[in-house]
Amino acid sequence: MQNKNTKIEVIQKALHNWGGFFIPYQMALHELESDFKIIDLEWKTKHGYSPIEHLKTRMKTLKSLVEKIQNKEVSLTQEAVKNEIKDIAGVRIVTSFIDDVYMLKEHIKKREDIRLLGVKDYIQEPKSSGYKSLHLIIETQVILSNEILWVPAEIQIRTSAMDFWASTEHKLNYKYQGESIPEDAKKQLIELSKASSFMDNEMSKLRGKLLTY
Ligand code: 0O2
Repeated sequence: MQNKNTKIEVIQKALHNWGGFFIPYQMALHELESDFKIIDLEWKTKHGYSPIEHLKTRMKTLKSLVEKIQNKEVSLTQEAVKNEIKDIAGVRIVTSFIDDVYMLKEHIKKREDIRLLGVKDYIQEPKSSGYKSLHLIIETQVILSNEILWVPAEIQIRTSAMDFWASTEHKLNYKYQGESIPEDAKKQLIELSKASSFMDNEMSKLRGKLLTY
């Protein structure tokens, strides 16, 4: 335990001296937020409807980054962290309908200022916890005065129902950090995740009946 804590302190100290390392990630978040706000406005103007219900950006907390470096045994160099940890910058996009999740994925694939590096589809294959979301690992272009950077980021796209489940489950689990929550609570969360899928599927059917976009 002491050894683990010492390692965590070493990682924390190293990261404290890496101030400039995190700036491109913040730039990438500005870029992505602006990109998605622009297409949101375009879609609303052209079609009266946008697949984006809302959007949030976040920088990974130092605590979460330290834990990931420790768990994945990443070397304490900026190059290794950049290559192996792709979610330092994160965007979450929430949609009303499941189809919109995949429509946004197709849009992202087509953009010339974003490179899609990987896809984790936890909607098709939910996590054992019941978690559902589409995760895209991307690089986005950041144009500086004298150079162009490609900065990694993770985009999580999910419906409002999936988002409600994930944020509530996160709050319920918070108290149990590092320990497992009771089995009956786990089972109930899985059932609630299935209930959120039911709602998403029914909403999609209604959309098919009532709306034409
Ligand atoms: P943070 O810093 O709090 O956002 P990898 O990146 O592939 O090496 P990782 O990070 O385990 O490994 O990837 P994964 O599982 O694909 O994505 C992790 C993120 O997905 C989490 O961020 C959550 O945002 C979300 N997530 C994954 N599983 C669950 C779950 O069971 N419940 C909830 N509520 N969210 C989940 P972190 O790790 O919390 O980092």
